[in-house]
Amino acid sequence: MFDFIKKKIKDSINSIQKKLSKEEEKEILEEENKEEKILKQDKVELKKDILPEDKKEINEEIKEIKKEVSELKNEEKAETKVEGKEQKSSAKKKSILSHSITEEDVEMIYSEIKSALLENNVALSVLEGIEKELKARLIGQSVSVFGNKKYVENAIKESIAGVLIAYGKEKFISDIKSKKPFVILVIGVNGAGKTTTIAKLCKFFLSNGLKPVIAAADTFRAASIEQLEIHAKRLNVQVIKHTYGADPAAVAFDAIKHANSAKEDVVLIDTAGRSDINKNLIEELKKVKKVSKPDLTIFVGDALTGNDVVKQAEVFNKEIGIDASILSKADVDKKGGAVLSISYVTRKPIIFLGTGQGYDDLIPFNKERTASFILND
Ligand SMILES: Nc1nc2c(ncn2[C@@H]2O[C@H](COP(=O)(O)OP(=O)(O)OP(=O)(O)O)[C@@H](O)[C@H]2O)c(=O)[nH]1
Ligand SMILES: [Mg+2]
Repeated sequence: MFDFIKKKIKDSINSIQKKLSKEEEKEILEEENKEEKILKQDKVELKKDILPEDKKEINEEIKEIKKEVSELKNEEKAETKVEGKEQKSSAKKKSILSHSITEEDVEMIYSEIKSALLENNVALSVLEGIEKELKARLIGQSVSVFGNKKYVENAIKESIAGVLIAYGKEKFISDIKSKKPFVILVIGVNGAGKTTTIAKLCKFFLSNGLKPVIAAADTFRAASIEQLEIHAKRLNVQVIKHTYGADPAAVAFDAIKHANSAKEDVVLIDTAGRSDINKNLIEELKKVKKVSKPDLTIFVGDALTGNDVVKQAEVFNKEIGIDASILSKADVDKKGGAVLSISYVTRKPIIFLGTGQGYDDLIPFNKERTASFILND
């Protein structure tokens, strides 16, 4: 994941580094010119007022001062080159070798990474969020000539993490354990990966000592029940089913009843999708939700579909209400735009990313790790 975005961001950071360094060099040059001017002026004044016998001594003193200034600058350059030292912000550091980042600088930084993010399907509102985060982190910060690459890189990393919301694996497990049976409704368009994700979740629950049961509430698509039963048999999990064409809400209701009497820990309700989000699907899902009263409604979306999946999530959230998302097919998604956008747009966390077709291919979503992964080699 993020194959394209990683290279683009790296190029952008190099370009930002060059631009900021140029800016800083310009400032240093200006500062040096100013100093030269003052010294020259002093010399002229001296020539005018000072007795010839004192001149030599004063000239020596000026030479000495110049030497000291130059030594101080060299010392500072050497210091800032050593990684980590830039954090020791002494008064010396705040001198001419550091540049105070302006709003214009941040706009330049943002415009460099904006195209990288846009090309990789990151939603516009998320870009605005990242810009805001960058401004809050960078404006007014003093950055040394030699340390600015790492500093800017970190600010971009934190700004990306700042627009992501993660559910957290530990919270997810403790939420599930807080109620018995914990009912999870899984929704999404057809082919998004709902059924496969339910099978993966069953494996996850079993390995965390929780017993799941599945409600085969997709009574719409041909072979959906058999597909679910194949997974369930492999995982040794029970499926509660009716016939094709039966009321999905009734299947969900029966599964919860079963889980109650069999003391199962989690009920996972598999639902049907449609090629587009039509009125029938929405009505069907609304009814399932009303009857099953889920503790958690999870939207499963195909990460590969970029902006489309983000729009679907918005519609499902508005019509049915979602509590969190799982994005499947992150293993084949080279862009990562949906992963970066969905939680900011829906304001709901991502729990897992699906990273393959195996039962273990489900990784808990972590915002810091995701942002670091984009910025690091
Ligand atoms: N590479 C990869 N493929 C996945 C992943 N998750 C699901 N798939 C594949 O995507 C296809 C569709 O998955 P399903 O689980 O049947 O999707 P669904 O949402 O239940 O589809 P409908 O029941 O038709 O609505 C299958 O071939 C899965 O193996 C994933 O994380 N990575
Ligand atoms: Mg399915």
